[in-house]
Amino acid sequence: MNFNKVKDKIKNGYPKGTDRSLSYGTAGFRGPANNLDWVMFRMGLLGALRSKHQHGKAIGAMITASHNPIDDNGIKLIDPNGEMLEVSWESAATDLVNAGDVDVVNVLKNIVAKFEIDFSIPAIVYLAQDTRPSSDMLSTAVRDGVEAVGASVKDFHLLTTPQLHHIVNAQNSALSNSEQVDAMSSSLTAADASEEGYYAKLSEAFLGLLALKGSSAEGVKDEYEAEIYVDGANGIGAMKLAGLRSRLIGLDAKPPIIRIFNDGKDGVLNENCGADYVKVLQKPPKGTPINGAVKYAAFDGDADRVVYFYFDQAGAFRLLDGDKIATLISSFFADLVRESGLSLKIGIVQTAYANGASTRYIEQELKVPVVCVPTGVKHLHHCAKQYDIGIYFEANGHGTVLFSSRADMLIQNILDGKFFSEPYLPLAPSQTEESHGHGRHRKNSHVGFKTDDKGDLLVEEVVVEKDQPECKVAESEDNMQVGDVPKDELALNTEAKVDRVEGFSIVPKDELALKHEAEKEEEDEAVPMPSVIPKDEVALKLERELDDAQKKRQSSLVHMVQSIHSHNVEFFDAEELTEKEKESRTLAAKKLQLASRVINQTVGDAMADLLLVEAVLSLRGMSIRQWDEFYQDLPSRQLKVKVADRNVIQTTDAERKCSTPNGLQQTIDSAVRRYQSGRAFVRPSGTEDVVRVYAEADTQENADKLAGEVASSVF
Ligand code: 16G
Ligand code: ZN
Repeated sequence: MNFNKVKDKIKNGYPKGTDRSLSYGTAGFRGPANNLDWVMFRMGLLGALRSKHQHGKAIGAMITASHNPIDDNGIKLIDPNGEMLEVSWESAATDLVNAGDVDVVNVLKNIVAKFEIDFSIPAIVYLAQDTRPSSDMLSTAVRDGVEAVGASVKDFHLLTTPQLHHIVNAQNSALSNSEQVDAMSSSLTAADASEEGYYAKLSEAFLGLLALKGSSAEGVKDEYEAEIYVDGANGIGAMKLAGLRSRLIGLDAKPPIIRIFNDGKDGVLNENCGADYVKVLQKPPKGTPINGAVKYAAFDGDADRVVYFYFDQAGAFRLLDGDKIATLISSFFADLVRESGLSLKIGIVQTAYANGASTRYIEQELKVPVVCVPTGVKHLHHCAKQYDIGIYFEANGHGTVLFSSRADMLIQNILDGKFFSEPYLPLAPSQTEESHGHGRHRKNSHVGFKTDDKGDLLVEEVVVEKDQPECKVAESEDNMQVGDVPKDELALNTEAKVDRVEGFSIVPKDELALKHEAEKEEEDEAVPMPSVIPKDEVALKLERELDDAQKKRQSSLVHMVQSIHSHNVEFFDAEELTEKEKESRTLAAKKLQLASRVINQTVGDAMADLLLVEAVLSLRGMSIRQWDEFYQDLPSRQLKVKVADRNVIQTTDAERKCSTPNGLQQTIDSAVRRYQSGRAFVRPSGTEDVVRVYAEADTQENADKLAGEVASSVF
């Protein structure tokens, strides 16, 4: 481990540029681009160490500041599976960036020791950047960092953030396919690990979905508008969407006509345009070609967010944000799951910013459970993994859908002609006192056994997981405890099923046990104190028999669960289906599988989300107006407040309440009480030096007033 080159580079190229302390926040490091080269250099060092720690797998480093102004920039690292950098490494990033120049090498050594890194492992960092003028120079700084510790760089130059996430995931899963590290990526090959591979995957799946559009039923008008104008925020999204568009040539499918504006040719990145602008200011971006008959979408500066909008008959602007996208997608998946006959557990994850009307709609109309977590993709993503189909969207338009390996497998079963209409394993955690953890986890879980205090054998899923942030479940009518997941249909059904299978599960006490118990009771009654009776022959024999019976049951149960777990599910495949039923289940399964391939399961992706939304609207013959009618948003207002130290505000309850400073929450509560349908919260931003305020109420005027009152109470 020789860090001389690191020392030299710091001294002669990348001296520390600030005394302020920085932290690796929701979106990595961000700030004015003219003082970031040294941060980039250090993140290059860290990316290389992370790759060594991950046995030489590729780590991504994306240079972007998303929707921030053009003079800002930033960096975030991407883990081998294409997801955000693991939380335990965020503090290593923060330590490394805050170290004085002379301490950098010590911090590196500490990281090597703490994470037990074998420094001799060759490492590689996949690098990409958005279209900011500073990105080239900052990319060189990252490269210098990576190379200073002898690791190598593969530079993809211009990519959207989600494209790099996809490529990193595809590369690593192609390499380790034999290990089957993650079923979500097991079908990916080396060819997928490229920009071309990204387009091929998306366009194939999308066109495949469109080709399944049936002719509309008689009398039902196809209201789908095939033309869409997309605001590219004058950034990378505009450029790459044009690349994707050129591949959308369908034989059996009629792809939408995508027209791109704010394409960067004569506008400034994110200036009066882009998804964030449209969402926060609730108005159309600059340069929108106003046309009452078409629909619109807006990407953000690195194309990981998308929102939709249109103009109604009166010419008024109507926004369909991440919440509306979540409801469209959820209703689509809920229908398909029903049609497929599969018992897949669907869940929606939102943040405090979700419009109250959307939460109500999802819970009450779609009857899908909603969970609220703190802002930031890592929280949403993590929580969505609890479900077979986990859908998460932030109101700002960042979101995606995650399919569990179980969902992939069951869908594939149908396509292979195996129609398992019944559930067969309660993967959802039950609400019993014995259940552990918060749910199924994609990788680190297994089925385990334990006995309860009556000696009955219980099956439980053991979740082996570190650093799991709390993933709270909203309370529902069933008096659920926050933090608990209710027994779903699947769990209940399976329980019932298992009960019916003789001799298994939470087994009713058998004859022998009852006899023994009765005898014991009799004995107990017959012989008063003292009760320490020497065990006689009969008792011993009975005990042995009982033991054997218990063991036999246990081993059958173990066997049953193991065979279920290894997907040998013939066990429950008793149902007879008509050809017609099989056909409709197959169609639903096909749609599910294609949709799971359109979507970018590593991170929110404006292009992939746009294609999925278009596919859903097209398959349903639905116009943007019809979609908008799902529910009426409660009027809302967002404000930001500059304060001396934003971190004096600390929040709890998924950011919906603040715990410090003292008294602030009471002030907010009393303001909220004065407004019909009022709701408000404050939280420190993770990306800017401000406090954010959100308020909603029955009218826009009231939402504005409430936001103003809350903002003034923050000072
Ligand atoms: C970042 C996050 C986004 C979050 C936003 C909050 C990612 C990819 N993006 O853009 O999820 O909503 O930060 O910003 O993690 P704030 O903390 O400044 O409000
Ligand atoms: Zn972004």
